[in-house]
Amino acid sequence: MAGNWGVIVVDMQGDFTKWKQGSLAVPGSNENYVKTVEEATRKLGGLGLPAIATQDWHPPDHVSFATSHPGKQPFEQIMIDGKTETLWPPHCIQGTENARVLLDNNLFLAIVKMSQDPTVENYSAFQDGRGVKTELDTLLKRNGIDKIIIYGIATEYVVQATALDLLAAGYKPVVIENLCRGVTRDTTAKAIDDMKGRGIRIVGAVDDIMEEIGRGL
Ligand code: VGL
Ligand code: ZN
Repeated sequence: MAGNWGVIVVDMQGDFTKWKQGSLAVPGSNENYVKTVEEATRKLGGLGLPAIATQDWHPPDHVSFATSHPGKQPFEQIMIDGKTETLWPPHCIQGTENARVLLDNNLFLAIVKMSQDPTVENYSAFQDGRGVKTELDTLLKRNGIDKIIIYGIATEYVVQATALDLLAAGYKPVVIENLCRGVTRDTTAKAIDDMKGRGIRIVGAVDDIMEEIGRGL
């Protein structure tokens, strides 16, 4: 039986945007970008595609924050659990204004929170760095979704990690490149190549897959 299309909108939160002068604002994240993402999500919803948002939702003392490591600066690398990790400025702290999802929340069936364990570095909305799953898999299965349009922030972190986990779990993720924004140009380009190399489909714009969606393919 052919499954259904669904949409995952990644971490469209104030702290990642220039629009809201976020602490980890990525290039190209002005108000116009956010509104473009909102309109695309509304349009896909109008075609009957259910959408799920993800929300980076850190406790204030999260291990990925530079402030949790005395003497360290944002964007320095350190070893956490045997892995080299980048330290970030504090961002998306639970219950702060800039942790809000900026799109109309009524567009979403659910908003899946991530990064809640203070001790675990995490970029996937599917599971955390220790393999503890969020409710994303259950929500997709409950709605019979197996083909997933995915876009948002940041291309080379949560978009990439989530798309790879979805692929590994048997879903078919399609990344919409012009609705994604990355932290840097080089790492974003590398992430796109890397995803392609692993068999994830990347399309330039939502319009590129409209026909397939319309025909239920
Ligand atoms: C993200 C860096 C730190 C993301 C989250 O949403 O891609 N990036 N936390
Ligand atoms: Zn984060």
